[in-house]
Amino acid sequence: MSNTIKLTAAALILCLGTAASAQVTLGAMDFDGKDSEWTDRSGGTPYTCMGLNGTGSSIDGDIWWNSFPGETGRYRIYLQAILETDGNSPYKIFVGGTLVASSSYPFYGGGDKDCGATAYEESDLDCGVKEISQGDEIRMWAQSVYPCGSDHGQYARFTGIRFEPTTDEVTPNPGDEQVVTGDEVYYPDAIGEKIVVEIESCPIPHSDWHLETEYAGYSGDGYYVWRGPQSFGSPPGADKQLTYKIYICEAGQYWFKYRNHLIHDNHEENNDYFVSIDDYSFRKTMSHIKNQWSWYTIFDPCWCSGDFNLDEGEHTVKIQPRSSDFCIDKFIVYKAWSEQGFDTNESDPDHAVTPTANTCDGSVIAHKSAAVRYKPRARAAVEAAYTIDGRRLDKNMIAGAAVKALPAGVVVVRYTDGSVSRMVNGKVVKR
Ligand SMILES: [Ca+2]
Ligand SMILES: [Ca+2]
Repeated sequence: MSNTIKLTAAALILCLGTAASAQVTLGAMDFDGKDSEWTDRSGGTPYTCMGLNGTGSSIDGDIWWNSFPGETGRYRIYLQAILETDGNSPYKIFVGGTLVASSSYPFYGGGDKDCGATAYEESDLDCGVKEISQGDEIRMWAQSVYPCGSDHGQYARFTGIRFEPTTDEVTPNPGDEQVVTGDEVYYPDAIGEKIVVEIESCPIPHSDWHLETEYAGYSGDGYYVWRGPQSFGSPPGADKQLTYKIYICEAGQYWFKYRNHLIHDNHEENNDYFVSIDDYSFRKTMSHIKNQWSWYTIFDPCWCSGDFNLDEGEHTVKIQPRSSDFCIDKFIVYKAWSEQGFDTNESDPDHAVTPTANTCDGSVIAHKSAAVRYKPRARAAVEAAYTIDGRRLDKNMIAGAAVKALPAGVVVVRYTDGSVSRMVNGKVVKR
């Protein structure tokens, strides 16, 4: 009997997880293996550190320690990063092959980019709490960046990774958290190279995201604004994430822009969110055009339109808060250098929202259910609704701003202000 009790108690302790008893530091110079991109970058700094080679253009690689030497238990992981003024390298940490942290180095002193200064500061980047087993492989990936031109950049220097015993709650791994996603998958338009999605097609995942309509000129039902706290250091979590499913028909490099409205007097404030596609690191994604709707969108640190290499298939677009009060109406993902792309501060091409329930050859997949749901626009009354074969629908099927059931297939809704919504299986494809 007493044996049973002992066993039960031991099992209970194992289940609850225990803090390990001793801190462990894996020194950057004590790695077991690395890609050739990593090198001793202590020179010119007050630190003994590894970093990526200076090549004048962005490179990335892995560096790893084969076997975690500490006892099995719960630790908070700190990347001992060297911050600089001229770049904010993306990094990822893996424990036993599982991605446990993904973010970017902040700038030196918690400020913004300063291309004219040279300064170094060691800073502990909190990579969250994990259960780590003795013998687990610890791996780091990072990327060098050159936002100030090819002659100087940031090389993800670090002095080590520190593991401090803790009893804090384990942090969810990136991608493990509860995510609210729009249930539709958006396909490219008929030409196959761009996908346009209304921001408000993702259900609001957190009470600090708001659907608003104050600034005229938006499309769809309005735009989203983050009214919560600013989160400059890193994305604040998947529970605050706007998430969209898109389908790429032609593999290649894709760019991202969101149609945005920046209302702060200073064009460098309240002007950005974090954006990622799939497993790409979240990057600060900003506008500099004030007091009007524009597609002006710049990714930091590349100062580009986002360089996402996407295979054919389904992909996930993710937006998380960074600054507050920045309005976003819809986004476009389009083939880099495609003719229908645009790379200037153009005013506002009418990029109609692309279809869902489509295929790469443009044919429409009929929904299995006989009815689909549609929420009529709130700001104009419905005048009439038709199916594509001209059959007029009972206006009561659609009048009022509540969600209504409509027949599957193509439906056209005409409003009293003269505007028209065309829908495929309940999703607006053009207004
Ligand atoms: Ca530098
Ligand atoms: Ca919108």
